[in-house]
Amino acid sequence: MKTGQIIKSISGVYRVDVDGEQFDAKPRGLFRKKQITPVVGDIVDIDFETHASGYIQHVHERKNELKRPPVSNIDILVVVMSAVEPDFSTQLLDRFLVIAHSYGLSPRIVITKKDLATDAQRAEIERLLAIYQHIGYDTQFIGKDDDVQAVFDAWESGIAVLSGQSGVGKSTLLNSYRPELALETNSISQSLNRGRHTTRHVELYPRANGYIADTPGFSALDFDHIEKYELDGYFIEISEASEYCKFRDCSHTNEPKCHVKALVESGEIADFRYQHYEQLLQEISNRKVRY
Ligand SMILES: Nc1nc2c(ncn2[C@@H]2O[C@H](COP(=O)(O)OP(=O)(O)O)[C@@H](O)[C@H]2O)c(=O)[nH]1
Ligand SMILES: [Mg+2]
Ligand SMILES: [Zn+2]
Repeated sequence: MKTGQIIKSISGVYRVDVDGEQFDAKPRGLFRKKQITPVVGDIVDIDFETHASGYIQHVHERKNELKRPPVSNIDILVVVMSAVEPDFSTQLLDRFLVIAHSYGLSPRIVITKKDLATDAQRAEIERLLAIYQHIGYDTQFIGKDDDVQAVFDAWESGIAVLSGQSGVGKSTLLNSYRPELALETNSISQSLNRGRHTTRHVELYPRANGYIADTPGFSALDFDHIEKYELDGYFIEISEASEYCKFRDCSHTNEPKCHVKALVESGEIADFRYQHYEQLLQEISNRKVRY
């Protein structure tokens, strides 16, 4: 019996990394009855039939899990956005951050295509990133020839997942981190024409102290699991300020003596962050009740 981590799956066969050695394993028949499908990122126990291949006997409890595509036990969620093509948007960034927090993941921000941005665009993005840094986020702004090695290896141990819209440069980042991967990258026109992401399966690649995966992770529209009352908890600075609101269940919209609104007025909380909070709150409130 050996214990390792699933690093990829190819049509029902799982590649398991056991202390740097790789083995192929299949799930036991029992799993299908219990409807347990092992996913990339799972810690599993395997029994061996032959030297090289075995059966997955047990899937250890997952500390977290993303559904599309499935990947578990994520430690670092990297929100990747481009400066241009497509244009950087704090609205989209905030959506990704909220979803990451809602899954209990600690997000990092990486902005790509610095080399394609004009001086004015760079200055504006740097101004905005300073706001996110002040909130407490780790941010990086990089271009084609910048060193991603140092960036990726500085993150703490565990599984890091690159997440973000198609075309922002996730595969390009991984290729510059590990040129031998030679992952497929797509031009903007191609990705728009296809309208779909080319990365369909998840694979964990070795990183200093862990792994990194190239995956869309989740869509920026995935808000179905988030309740109205918990939304403020996913905006770090709003959450901190909310402790000083008069009402414990303050929604920071119309209530008197709302500390969040006071800080928005004094400029300590960025206006655009508050607007994105309000927009999302509205969207969640308008959501139809599903059964
Ligand atoms: N100039 C420049 N182009 C980039 C950069 N990052 C990605 N690209 C280009 O953007 C396009 C989409 O990149 P890709 O890695 O496929 O994005 P993905 O869909 O997020 O994996 C490709 O044509 C890349 O060559 C960058 O930092 N600078
Ligand atoms: Mg890609
Ligand atoms: Zn309030």
